[in-house]
Amino acid sequence: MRLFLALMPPPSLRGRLGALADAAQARCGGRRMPDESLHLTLAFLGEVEETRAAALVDWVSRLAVPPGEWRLNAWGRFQRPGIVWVGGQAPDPSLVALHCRLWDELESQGLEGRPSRYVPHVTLLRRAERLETEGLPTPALTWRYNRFELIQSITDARGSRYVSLAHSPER
Ligand code: 2AM
Repeated sequence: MRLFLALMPPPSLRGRLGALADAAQARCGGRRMPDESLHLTLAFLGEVEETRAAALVDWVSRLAVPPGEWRLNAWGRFQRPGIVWVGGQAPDPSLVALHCRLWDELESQGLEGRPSRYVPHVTLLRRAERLETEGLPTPALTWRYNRFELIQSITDARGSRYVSLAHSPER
């Protein structure tokens, strides 16, 4: 099972992120992420066996995390695979701390794959050849969160979709 930990946006924010994705695609091309797939990855776990996944469901369901507010105020692009994203001008310290805490616990459970660098971002486009911000609105969104989710990424003939397996207790 291909798994990751993520913040999923509340419905009102999802719509506003989708509007930014539309605006970005009109300027930059590429493949727009569907609204229901928009998220912030906290930790990408990759392929995980089913017994370990069951343990992760249990762990996530009991791990309350501090609530927070993330300000999204910048466009960004990763060279490969042409990701255009929205996020902060600098990595948000609370999200970086949450990412580190989650990876500390994941590693103590024997999982591997902690990245050397974490840049919190919401992918809006994939395979965009460039980021053209002229004419694009400057992002000005606030994401209030009080829980994270364990998400399974399923790829089949219909493409990729995300299914939530568990969420942390709300605070
Ligand atoms: P992305 O948004 O930058 O593409 C599910 O694949 C999620 O995990 C995506 O949001 C993806 O980030 C993220 N992710 C992080 N590292 C990854 C990796 N090595 N391979 C695939 N997805 C990764």
